[in-house]
Amino acid sequence: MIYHLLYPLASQIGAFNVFRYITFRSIYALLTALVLTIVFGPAMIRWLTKLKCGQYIREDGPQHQCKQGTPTMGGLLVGLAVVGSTLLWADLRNHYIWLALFVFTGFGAVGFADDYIKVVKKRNKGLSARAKFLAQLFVAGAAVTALIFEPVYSTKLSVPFFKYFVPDLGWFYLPFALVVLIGSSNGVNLTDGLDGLAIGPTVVAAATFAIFVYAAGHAGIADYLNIAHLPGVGEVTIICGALVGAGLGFLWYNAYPAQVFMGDVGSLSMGGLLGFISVLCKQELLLVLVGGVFVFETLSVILQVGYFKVTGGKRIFRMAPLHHHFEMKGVPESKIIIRFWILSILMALMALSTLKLR
Ligand code: 57M
Repeated sequence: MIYHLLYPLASQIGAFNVFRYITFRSIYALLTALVLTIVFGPAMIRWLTKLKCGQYIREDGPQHQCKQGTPTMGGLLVGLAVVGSTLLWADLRNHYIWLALFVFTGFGAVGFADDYIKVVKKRNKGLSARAKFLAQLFVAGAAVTALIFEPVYSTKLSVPFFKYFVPDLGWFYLPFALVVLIGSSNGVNLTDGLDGLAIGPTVVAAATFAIFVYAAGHAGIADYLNIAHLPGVGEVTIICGALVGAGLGFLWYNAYPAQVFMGDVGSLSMGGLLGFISVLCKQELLLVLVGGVFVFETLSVILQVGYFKVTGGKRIFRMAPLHHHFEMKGVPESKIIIRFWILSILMALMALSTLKLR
């Protein structure tokens, strides 16, 4: 809104010319989302507590009984802050903004349905894995198909470190992109098992993809870095800024010891959005590095379940996902969290360095 209201006045009030800059609007989208989540956090926690959205703690696994009753579905506040701040600061004529918001809210709706059944209706199972997957497939499929039909969008795959190896996947790009979006969404979901463990790397990934998507939308920078250029995609930097701000604001209350959990409404929406942004800026494979923590956590589950089935009951880890393994080894929760954050920052910097190593 602000962009459309104030930038047209730049001819009369020169200072308003600043609203044309994506960098300026992204910073203020971050600050707006940060303030919204910090200011409305307590009210959201009170509301969720009043609705008895307390987390059920499973008996098996690491001792989390002290967390019993912590309100969950705090991802609703993150969602409102991201959408509100984006609508305030983005150029709403840009269709990539609407595609990204569609993915964010679509995956969020799937997570909300799961949370609502589990937490409000007190049915422990929530949405069936099949229903959850099909709903995610629909949202991701609609968004990626819309993208592929864009004349300017390329189904070529950028491969880190290989400047001239850019295979065109053609229509195979659709299933590939679906794996990216759904894998990213569920990777964040699996990681969300300790206070602040998922939101920290999510903020790091959003900040990293803000740089990638800004560069992809800027013809001069894209040419200099020899990365794919997609005119107009730079506007999505504003959503990245909003996600960084909302994530930091949520962390204010989700930091150990957490006053609120994000719920599937938060983990699925933020993970799906990160996956879609990596597809938008043609850095799909780099998501493996930028979201390395999510990848490690997911791989630990795949290896654990696979090994369990093959060996008839043996385990590689004491408990999967990986964060529970360290918990079961006696590493304090806050130490696991901070170390995972450090690893996510390290991997994000390595991903950014590949822009020059090609
Ligand atoms: C998502 N949810 C947390 C909270 C959060 C296949 C198997 C690997 C599935 C996996 C699973 O259930 N994943 C679901 C992880 C849960 O957090 C809630 O879920 C939302 C995210 N979707 O927002 O509402 C618990 O995590 C803790 N938590 C915090 N702080 C936070 O900020 O402490 C969450 C957020 C919360 C709270 O205790 O209740 C979760 O862990 O379930 N299953 C598991 O992760 C289980 N692992 C397991 O069964 N491993 C097996 C096999 C299947 C691989 C094995 O290793 O042999 C663990 N989780 C639980 N108990 N709860 C271990 C057992």
